[in-house]
Amino acid sequence: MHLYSFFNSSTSYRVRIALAIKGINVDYHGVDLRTGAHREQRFKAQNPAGGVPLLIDEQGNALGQSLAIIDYLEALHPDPPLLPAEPLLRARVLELANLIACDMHPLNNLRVRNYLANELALSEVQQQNWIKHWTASGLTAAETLLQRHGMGDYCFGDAPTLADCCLVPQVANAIRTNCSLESYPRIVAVYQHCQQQPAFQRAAPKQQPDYR
Ligand SMILES: N[C@@H](CCC(=O)N[C@@H](CS)C(=O)NCC(=O)O)C(=O)O
Repeated sequence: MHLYSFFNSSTSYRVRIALAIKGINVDYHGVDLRTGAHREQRFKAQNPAGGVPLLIDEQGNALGQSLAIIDYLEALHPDPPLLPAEPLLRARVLELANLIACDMHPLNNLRVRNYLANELALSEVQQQNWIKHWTASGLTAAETLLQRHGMGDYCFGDAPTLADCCLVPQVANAIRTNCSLESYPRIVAVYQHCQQQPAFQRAAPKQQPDYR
């Protein structure tokens, strides 16, 4: 399998965590978002959404969307599972994953930040306020969900799930953009625990071949 990824992309990071937890090896291809490689026609021919990650499987099938990719990996390699079998717990994991993937991440995605800077001509301070506002809004909701329903060292128990695959990269984004984490003790505890785990360490931006 081939993974098209950018070291600092949080959606790629989700997939890298899932791959590492499941022990699946892939050929890694760096796609430099800073140079716009993801907008080139030959990349968009494989992923019309023009973003990373992109997975190409053994049969040559191209698949975009991090959650769809992780779901595919889960179906191909069910052990260890990233989604619990118990229906309500599974729904809790998906609730947090979707909060991050659908409500949080798109608002601070590169194309949105480029639009704010280039089309709307927002100042640096206004752009930073945008990032901080939507990061705080999302993390506050995530913290509340984890305070209510979380348990164990990870988001939902003593084994990592899809929720952790989504949470850790989003926290890394928050740190990278200088957003305060002091109001989110449960999120920080989960993040710090995950940072100690070999699978999460292997998936980290600094460990990727395109890191520089
Ligand atoms: N919903 C997609 C989002 C993919 C995406 O947009 N990834 C970002 C990097 S984290 C990207 O490629 N951004 C490029 C851009 O916005 O121009 C997923 O979960 O895979």
